[in-house]
Amino acid sequence: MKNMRVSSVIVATILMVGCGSDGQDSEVTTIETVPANGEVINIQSLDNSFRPVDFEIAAGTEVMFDNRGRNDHNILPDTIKDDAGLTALLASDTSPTAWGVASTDFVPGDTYSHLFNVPGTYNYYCSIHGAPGAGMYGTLTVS
Ligand SMILES: [Cu+2]
Repeated sequence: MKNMRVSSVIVATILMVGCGSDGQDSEVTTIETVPANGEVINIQSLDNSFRPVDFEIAAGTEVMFDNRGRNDHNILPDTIKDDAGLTALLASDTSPTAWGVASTDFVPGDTYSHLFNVPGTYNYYCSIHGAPGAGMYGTLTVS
């Protein structure tokens, strides 16, 4: 008898919590992604340029960067200043639009690939041999 009573108190508490919801969900930012399309394109990182510099791809394409040079390079979105900035970005932002590789992970012979599944323009550069839009830089147009 005593146990029954405890149970009904718990049920009542759960119902009250349920009714307490005002039905307003907190806003969640969602990024629309496209499924992988199975295509892989290659961009070479040479000393000291990306080839090709400009590439237009369909959303869902995987881009493989290949360090064919004799030097370390990095691949940074234009908004990022250096390897440390990229490391901080990738640690805090797990969305598919956060991308790039630090020079420690892109030494000669290394590859880095990323699935570009959100349409947009992705400007990038190597901070060791370039600056945004100058020297060792490139643009990916994803549509
Ligand atoms: Cu470089």
